[in-house]
Amino acid sequence: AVLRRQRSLASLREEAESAERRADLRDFEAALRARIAAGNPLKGSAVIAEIKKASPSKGVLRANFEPAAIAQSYARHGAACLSVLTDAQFFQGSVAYLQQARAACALPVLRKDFMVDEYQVFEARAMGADCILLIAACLDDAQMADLEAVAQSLGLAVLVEVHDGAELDRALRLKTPLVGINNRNLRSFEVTLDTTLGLLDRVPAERLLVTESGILAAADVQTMRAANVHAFLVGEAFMRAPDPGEALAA
Ligand code: IGP
Repeated sequence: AVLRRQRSLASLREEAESAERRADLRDFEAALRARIAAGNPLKGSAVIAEIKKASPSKGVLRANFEPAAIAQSYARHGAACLSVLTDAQFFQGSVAYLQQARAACALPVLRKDFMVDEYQVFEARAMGADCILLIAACLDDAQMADLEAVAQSLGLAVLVEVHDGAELDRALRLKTPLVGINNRNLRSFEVTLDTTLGLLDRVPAERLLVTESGILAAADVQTMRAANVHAFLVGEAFMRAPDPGEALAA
């Protein structure tokens, strides 16, 4: 992805570190944990509800794309957190969508993008994000550790995403408790929940495992819950529903 530097690093950094921004943080991890702790056997799942207009494998997912209305619907129907795509190139996302969604509700927000440079981490906090994504497949160990350190210095939560055992081992060297297992292979786009089921025993109990992608039906949620997985990142299934929040509650 092309990194567009619209502002100087110094000015972004100043805004990201400002007292105003600091006071505006929403605790992403706490929101997930609260939802799981409050859970009864059926509804005690923490859902990170995603707002994405399009994807590289499926094209445009939703014609009537209104981030603020979608965010409100998600919040009303019990989402723990939001994820908003800001990548323009592959997902037709934008910074404006994240800001509109966050302003429309009280939920913590993940900036979903391909983070490769600390510039983007300062940018994430300056735009209001509460959490960033680090994709192990896109980063080496030093980059992951550096980006995590910058994020945590700003109060941002970090969700580290893995797809196989080698990436998981690398992710577990980070400090963040939030570990996402992506059921979608980013190269072939193939999706199977076996990715999560095959790796979950290797995730220590004190980490918070988030299963990502390909959760399409209630049966998928049941499968994960039976395996003791209680946090979900869901996009497409909600984006295709007439009312995304109602799909979440279903
Ligand atoms: C959501 P789905 O299959 O419910 O739409 O998946 C989310 O996991 C997916 O959008 C995603 C993603 C990513 C997108 C996971 N990791 C990395 C872009 C970059």
